[in-house]
Amino acid sequence: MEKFQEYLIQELPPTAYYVPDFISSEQAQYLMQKIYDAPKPKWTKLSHRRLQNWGGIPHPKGMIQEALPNWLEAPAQKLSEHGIFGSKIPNHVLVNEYQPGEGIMPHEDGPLFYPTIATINLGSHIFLDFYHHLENSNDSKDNEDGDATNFKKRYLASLLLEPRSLLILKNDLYTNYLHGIQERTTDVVDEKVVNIKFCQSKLGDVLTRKTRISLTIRHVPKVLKVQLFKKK
Ligand SMILES: O=C(O)CCC(=O)C(=O)O
Repeated sequence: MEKFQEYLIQELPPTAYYVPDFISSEQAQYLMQKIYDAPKPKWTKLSHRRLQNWGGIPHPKGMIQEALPNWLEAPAQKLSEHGIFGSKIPNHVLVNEYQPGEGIMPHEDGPLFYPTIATINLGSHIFLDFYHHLENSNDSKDNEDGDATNFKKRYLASLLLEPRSLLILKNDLYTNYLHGIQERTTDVVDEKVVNIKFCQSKLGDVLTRKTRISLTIRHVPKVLKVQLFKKK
């Protein structure tokens, strides 16, 4: 992790690192090509994004593990060499694709994962927004499912994720805060964007979203012994 110390985001609760230009344009293109080469049934269409699950489906009883394909194992390996997952090796990758206007509700990633997320960003920029958890149980009854006004009150700050960057989230920020992506087609870079010094964009820029892909790389500790598919 030492390598990333200069990219620590001091303005957020511990711990977030934002690493610009983590991969080259060629590597980004290669990953995009592999993602779009995947057979159609590999995509799961949700109402506001679509996704590919690699490595298995995380489950409280344990994930039935599938070997990651080589094109995903290489970046996963690179990340674990940096010590991002402690001594753990990432075994799960979620690919999310967002069209302009799409996003993901504020949420936490929960206990099925080792509490560190590494995200490689491809295609378009996006804003990842952070929110406080609900402070009291009265609120939680009616609003944990996403009342917009309530989230406005709980909003903390945003990170601008530019293409080819790496984001690492862990510790308090993973466990005690929510993250989400608002459904917009443009984003205005304002003072709530706390990683701007690492970005190409400047304060006041208005950015138009294009198709964005994220590779969310994680470690699922609980896996079942059976292995469904051998690596090709
Ligand atoms: O696309 C992203 O960067 C966020 C994805 C995310 O929050 C998730 O998969 O849980």
